[in-house]
Amino acid sequence: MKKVLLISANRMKKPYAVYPLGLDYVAGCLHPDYETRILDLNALSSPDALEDEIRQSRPDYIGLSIRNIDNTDTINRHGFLADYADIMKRIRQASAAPVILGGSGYTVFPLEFLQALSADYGIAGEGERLPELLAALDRHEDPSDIPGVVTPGTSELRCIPWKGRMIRRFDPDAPHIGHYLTYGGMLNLQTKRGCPFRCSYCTYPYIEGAAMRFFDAAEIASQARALQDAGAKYIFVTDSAFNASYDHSAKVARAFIEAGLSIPWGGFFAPTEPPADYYRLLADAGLTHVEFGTESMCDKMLKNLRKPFTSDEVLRAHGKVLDAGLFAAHYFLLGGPGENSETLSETLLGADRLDKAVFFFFCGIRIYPHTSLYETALAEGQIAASDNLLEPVFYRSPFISDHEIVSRVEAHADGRLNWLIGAGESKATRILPRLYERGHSGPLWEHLIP
Ligand code: B12
Ligand code: SF4
Repeated sequence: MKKVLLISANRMKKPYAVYPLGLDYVAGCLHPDYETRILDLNALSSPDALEDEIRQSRPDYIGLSIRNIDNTDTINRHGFLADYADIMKRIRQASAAPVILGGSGYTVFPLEFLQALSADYGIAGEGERLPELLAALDRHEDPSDIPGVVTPGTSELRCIPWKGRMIRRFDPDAPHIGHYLTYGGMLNLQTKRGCPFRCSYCTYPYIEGAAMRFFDAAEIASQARALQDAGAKYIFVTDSAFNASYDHSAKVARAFIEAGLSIPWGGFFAPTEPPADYYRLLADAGLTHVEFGTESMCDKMLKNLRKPFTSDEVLRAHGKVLDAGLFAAHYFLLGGPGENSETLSETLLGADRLDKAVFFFFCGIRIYPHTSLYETALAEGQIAASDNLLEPVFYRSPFISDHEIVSRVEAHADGRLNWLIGAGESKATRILPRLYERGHSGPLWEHLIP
């Protein structure tokens, strides 16, 4: 039986280390035709250990999962390409096996990454295509016609959302699980793939597809129980927007109750108008943290960003979350098309009306291909079609500078601890490890709520 080694290249620890969920799905689709092992660099003692692990595994194929490209922060920028190049160098030193790239970050820049890392193949989009690619390689056939497959000769890519089975292979005894259980106790799961909304700057509908594909609620609940039984203290639901389908997410919540899930969980939500008692049901099912992708409290900006809600809906959704006894965080993306001094004031004053919450302000919006913001930036001459956006480029509103945005947010925040600029990386870096060491779990931003 041929051996596949799946390596998770992500070593970012901010705001906390993230369990490599995607590789559980890749391992799930390969089983039982290949002997598959996951190697998570977060759980390795040092980068040098990678070469030893590869030599011992003697894989026939190596899959390298690329989740993050950069920290998407305009203020303290950090890109990971150099780290990945180092990992590739180590892989090549230890093995002659073909290296196949994949992952959410990879999917956004498949040709650029393949070239930058001199990898053999890539799969843009869902890794469930890997068995097809490996079968073609086993037969020494050209795999270029498989949707999503990238080779050094690929110039145009055909990426079609996966319609077949999606099976997660979660092994509670896998060596990397211990790392996440020790630091924060957080594991994760997915209840569906795809986002039907079309926010102007967002890559998620491209990465996961625009059509929602739902996992069976009972299956998700038994997966959640398996994470709990393995020792998880908290579950992050990684869906692009958990409530994009109120019907399915309510089914999942009921299934969690039926399965007797007793650990808390959280996820991303869109602040759209929920059905009556929706958040109460979710609270009964263990939901504790709601992370809203709000982006602005100015209706003009919400429209420009193509958000599927208005500022009134944000206020109502927020109220319902608080009524249900849940913690709320709102993410804001400032400096998009049309942002000016007045729209910024509306957002800052609007945020003041969101009682008992944490705010994460991102100033400047990363421009990604396959988004309408990309087209806007192109039309405005902020980027050229030939630009390689693997190196981050941020959209700049012509009407307000980054500096003004940041200083206005800082002045308005006036030292309030629940107003964080960026992902709160520096604060999180200082506080979170200590709290995790003391046995706290979950995202922990609720401690900043006044
Ligand atoms: C949930 C999420 C979070 C949560 C994670 C919580 C948790 N405990 O899991 C939180 C909020 C913490 C978070 C934080 C960050 N995130 Co985030 N996050 C996501 C999100 C929405 C889902 C990721 C996920 O789990 N998907 C579900 C799994 C099943 O899918 P998957 O990993 O993509 O795997 C599939 C395929 O990619 C593929 N695949 C994966 N690996 C491999 C390997 C091979 C060989 C193959 C063939 C295929 C393959 O097959 C899998 C199955 O189909 C994505 C956007 C998205 N929709 O993808 C952004 C995303 C991954 N995040 C991103 C970023 C930037 C970050 C942060 C750096 C932001 C910040 N500054 O704080 C941090 C980094 C955190 C860290 N330590 O790594 C970017 C990464 C791209 C980039 N610009 O760098 C994304 C893509 C969003 C975006 N802006 O486009 N994130
Ligand atoms: S920002 Fe959220 S709701 Fe909008 S397209 Fe992206 S994932 Fe969907």
